[in-house]
Amino acid sequence: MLRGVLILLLLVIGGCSHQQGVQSGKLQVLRARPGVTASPALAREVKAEMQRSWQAYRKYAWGDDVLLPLSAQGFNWYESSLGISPYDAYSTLKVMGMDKEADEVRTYALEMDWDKDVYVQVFEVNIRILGGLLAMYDDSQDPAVLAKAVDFADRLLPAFDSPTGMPYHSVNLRTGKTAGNKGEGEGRVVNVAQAATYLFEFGILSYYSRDPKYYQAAKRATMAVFERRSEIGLPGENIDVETGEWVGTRWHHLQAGVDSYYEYLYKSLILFPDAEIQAVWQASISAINQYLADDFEGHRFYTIVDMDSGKILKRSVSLYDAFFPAIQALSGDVQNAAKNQHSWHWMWQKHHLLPTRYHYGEDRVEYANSELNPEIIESAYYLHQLTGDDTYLEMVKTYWRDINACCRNSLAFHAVEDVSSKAPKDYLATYFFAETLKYFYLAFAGQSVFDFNDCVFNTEAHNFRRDHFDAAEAKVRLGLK
Ligand code: DMJ
Repeated sequence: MLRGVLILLLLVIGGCSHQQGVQSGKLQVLRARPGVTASPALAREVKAEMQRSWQAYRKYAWGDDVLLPLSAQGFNWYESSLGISPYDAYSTLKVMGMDKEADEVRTYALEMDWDKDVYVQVFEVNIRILGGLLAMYDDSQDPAVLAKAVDFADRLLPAFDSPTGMPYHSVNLRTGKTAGNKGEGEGRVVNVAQAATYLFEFGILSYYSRDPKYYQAAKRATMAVFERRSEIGLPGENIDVETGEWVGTRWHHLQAGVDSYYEYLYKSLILFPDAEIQAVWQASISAINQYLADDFEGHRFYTIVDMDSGKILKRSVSLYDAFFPAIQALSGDVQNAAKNQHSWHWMWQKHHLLPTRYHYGEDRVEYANSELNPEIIESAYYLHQLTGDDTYLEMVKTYWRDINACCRNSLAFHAVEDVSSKAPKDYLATYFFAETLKYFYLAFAGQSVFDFNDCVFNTEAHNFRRDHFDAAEAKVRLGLK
């Protein structure tokens, strides 16, 4: 109790000295406009592509992490397969009414033995496997699925046993030993997203299992990042989970490596009313608007700045950052969301895809590859639902047409090595099933098929029903003050 009061007090005092607006009160969550335009024919087209791509995964890569769509074989992230794609596909199969395929995935998940001698990246498997299992439970309410989620999360928890509470990079699913990527090195240095993208899944798991330990571990990690913010209220990029020191640069941004830290501050609040996290969100969004927002030659991007001075260091963005208009719009800032989304659309039109990194200050591609990422589609979908403005639906149609033109092959879809040449790359990321096809489908399907207001998505687009979570009950089950 005393600790909670002290933290709140510190947040308020810290917020004032950093000249940030720390507000409390009700969280703003916009609701979708009724009667938003649908495109049922395109929704059917997306579903047909899901059916085709999913059959290719089943035929050529079943049980492996990903499908390599050019060489028609499976590929695994680690020596031992985790079979990730089915976890990412389940919620999309359900949304599209592909129940037979979804049931097959559920059986597969229930038969999985997680007692594997393999080091896994805590961040990556949390959003995909734990997120996928929890969405499966949210949908099915099958206690055996919840038991699998608990088993899996319990194997991740040893990673959080660091002096600061931030998780080590990787953990061995059998032994609980921690390390770096693939078991190499100490795994002490993680980026902000790897340190603190757990509130959402761990909160849901605490709610369903009635054990606060998951949410409390996630919250401790999140607070560890926030408490180490600079004088002007910005965290850095990479941090040592043992010393709590920032490592390498003193840069900050909301881009790849940070992105979902901010996303989960806000999204976890939609389900779980935690006053301390709300204060962190308010302080964070205020600092983002003050320092990261950059209006440059008619475009609005959120850029890379010095965490101590707020000075712009580089006018460069990664395609992952296109998640942000969705969060802005949902949290009520439609004006800035629109500016940002139109800027992403401007960038898309240059190559009919987004490159992984673009230097908008010098109008040039930095990293040319592109991997069928969902973020720009996700934000256009949110904006369409929340404003009813069909401009955003037209954007989604453009993305669908362009992705079909560049990246569809005889089996499924593939990434590209270069957005200019469109040279194909033999890889189909797991999130293509979880996110990319889901957001296309939802944008076209219309509200009679899926009501945006009913759900909240994790960062991997696994959808959860908002009315499954009661605020008063959450206080008890998550151990909130
Ligand atoms: C997804 O795996 C998640 O959305 C993650 O948070 C970052 N982006 C990738 C897809 O681009």
